[in-house]
Amino acid sequence: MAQFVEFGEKAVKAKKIAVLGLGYVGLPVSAVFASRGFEVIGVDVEPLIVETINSGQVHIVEPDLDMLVQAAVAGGKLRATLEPELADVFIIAVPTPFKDDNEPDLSYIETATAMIAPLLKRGDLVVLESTSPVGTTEQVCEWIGAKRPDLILPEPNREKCDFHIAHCPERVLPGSVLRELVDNDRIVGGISPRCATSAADLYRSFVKGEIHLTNARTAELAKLVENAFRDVNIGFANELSIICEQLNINVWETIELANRHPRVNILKPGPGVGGHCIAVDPWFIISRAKDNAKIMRAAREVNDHKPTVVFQRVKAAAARLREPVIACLGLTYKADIDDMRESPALEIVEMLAQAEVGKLLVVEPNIQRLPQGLLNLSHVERATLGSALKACDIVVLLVDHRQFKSVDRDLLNLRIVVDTRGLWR
Ligand code: SAJ
Repeated sequence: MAQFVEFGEKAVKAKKIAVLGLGYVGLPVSAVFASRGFEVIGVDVEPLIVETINSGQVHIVEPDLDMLVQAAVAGGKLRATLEPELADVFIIAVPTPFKDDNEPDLSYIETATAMIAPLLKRGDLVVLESTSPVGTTEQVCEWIGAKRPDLILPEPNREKCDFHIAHCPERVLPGSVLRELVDNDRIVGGISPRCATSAADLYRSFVKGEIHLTNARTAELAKLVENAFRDVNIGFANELSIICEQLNINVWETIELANRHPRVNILKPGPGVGGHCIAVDPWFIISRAKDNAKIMRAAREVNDHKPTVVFQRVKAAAARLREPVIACLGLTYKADIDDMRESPALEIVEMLAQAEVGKLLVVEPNIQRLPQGLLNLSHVERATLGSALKACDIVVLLVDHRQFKSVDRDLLNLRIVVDTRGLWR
């Protein structure tokens, strides 16, 4: 018969944490735990990432992360490996993308679970940090159960079990990850109340915000709802921008005026919604509640359509010129980062390149070289801000990077300007 292990203090005293996935969330989480004195092993399937981290460097751009990782590696508290090893806590922080049909792809979580299942011992804690559709934490539990029939699984009303499992979704904003990891409130959802307490004890080692306990399914939905709420509100702003253009009204002025109302706060329209979170997570709700998630679906469709609206606007302006030169400012999904995942700016530039509407001068100060889809095209060139602005007929502002704020307004006045972010209004 299984020996039951007492939890509670156990998690706090845990010495060794294995973090699976060393990306935008896993690496900062590993470094922060290491900085609090835990022994952390970071596991990633990509040999180059493992090598980079073990040499004390980082593979992602995020303020202060390089210094924290360097100190953790030099101090012997953080080490990267390709395979997990025995630990007291396993944190899963792998991606949860969606497939072509907008259904969530849980294969990374499944692989990570299969890697840790053979290593689990009584008293361990498993935390799912990856943003996940409702029911995923329970699914992880089932996957472990199938591989480890010798372990007693946690259940909602079962007091005693051999290991704990909880969902503790990340909520950090790219660009402010280290500050938000520490300062933000956290939601911890356990398979059972004791699972939640175990995970909360662990996160208290560095979280200054409040930690709110709930069950795993509610924690999963709360995280998804945060991003769906933003998506719906950005969708409203994007729809408004399209309506304003049709009615020939300045959308920025309209929003500024409407926001003077004490209970109105319209977000900013833009070229569309990018990033690996807001543009993705609402689908996890829609896929589980197809007939009922009507507003969320509509917002996704409006936001996904916005790049095409911008493309058509630029195409129409270019069609009025002979051999037009178009400066495209920005490729990333938002300002002052190097991340191009789901980027509407990149999508627009790729559409313009494909349609061959003119010569494209692409300005992106945060990346080393143009992405694959824009390389080796005779009508697409990388340019500096100054040279692109001088040479172009049309300026398309796609990302509000700080470098773009103070451009020469006299020069802009001589160009056709498509300012998708309202940076120069
Ligand atoms: N955007 C607009 N108009 C706005 C605000 C944003 O068009 O008024 C666009 C941005 O340009 C960008 C996209 O939306 O393309 C998303 O940008 P963001 O800065 O709002 O959010 P993310 O994706 O970088 O990070 C979000 C955050 N979630 C929320 O603000 C609810 C962050 O707190 C989450 O941790 C993160 O998603 C995540 O991992 O889920």
